[in-house]
Amino acid sequence: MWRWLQRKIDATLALRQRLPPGQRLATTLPVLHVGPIPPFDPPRWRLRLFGLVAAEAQLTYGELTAGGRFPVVRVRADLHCVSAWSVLDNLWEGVRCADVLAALPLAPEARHVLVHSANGYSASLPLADLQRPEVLLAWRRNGADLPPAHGYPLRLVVPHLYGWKSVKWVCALEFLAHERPGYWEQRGYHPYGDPWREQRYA
Ligand SMILES: Nc1nc2c(c(=O)[nH]1)N[C@H]1C(S)=C(S)[C@@H](COP(=O)(O)O)O[C@H]1N2
Ligand SMILES: [Mo]
Repeated sequence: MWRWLQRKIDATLALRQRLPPGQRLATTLPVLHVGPIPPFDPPRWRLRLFGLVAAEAQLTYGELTAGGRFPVVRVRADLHCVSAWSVLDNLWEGVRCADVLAALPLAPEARHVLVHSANGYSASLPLADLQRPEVLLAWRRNGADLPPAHGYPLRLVVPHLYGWKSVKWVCALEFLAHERPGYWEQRGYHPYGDPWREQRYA
């Protein structure tokens, strides 16, 4: 009885340690976005890589996801929304953003990225953050294709920053020398958004 209780308490404490300050646990992943869900036309879809690259590049959906050019990997990660819910242990599947970036002739001045969504949303990140190994361009979660509402055909997954950086329906990465604020950064959210330092608003 006491050992059982102790195990329960330990498990609860372990979970709590994974919650950044001010966050509470959600058990199912909420659907949260501004604007409409954009349509997906597979033959016409491209991921556009532009800005400070020696040559602008475009990847088809097959080039990105079929595993021939970029290994398909899985990352288990928590999602922390700035509106205070966290969903733990999402198993994301996709390609490493770092692998896609490594295939590009990036200009040496490129330091920041504006990640564009097909519905006009965007988020700003330092290039170095997109190069972290746990940052994915993902199309599956927990063993199934993402529903369109969660970002299919392609979403960014940035586990170490608040959820507004995990752009759904990614269509382009724009490489910049200087930070350019995206949708929420223009509206008062913190430029960086580290949930462990509670960087919610600027
Ligand atoms: N295109 C787009 N991506 C977006 C958003 C958005 O409004 N538009 N909202 C972000 C926010 S604030 C969060 S918390 C997550 C939520 O992802 P989910 O809807 O899959 O739970 O998506 C992020 N990606
Ligand atoms: Mo969010």
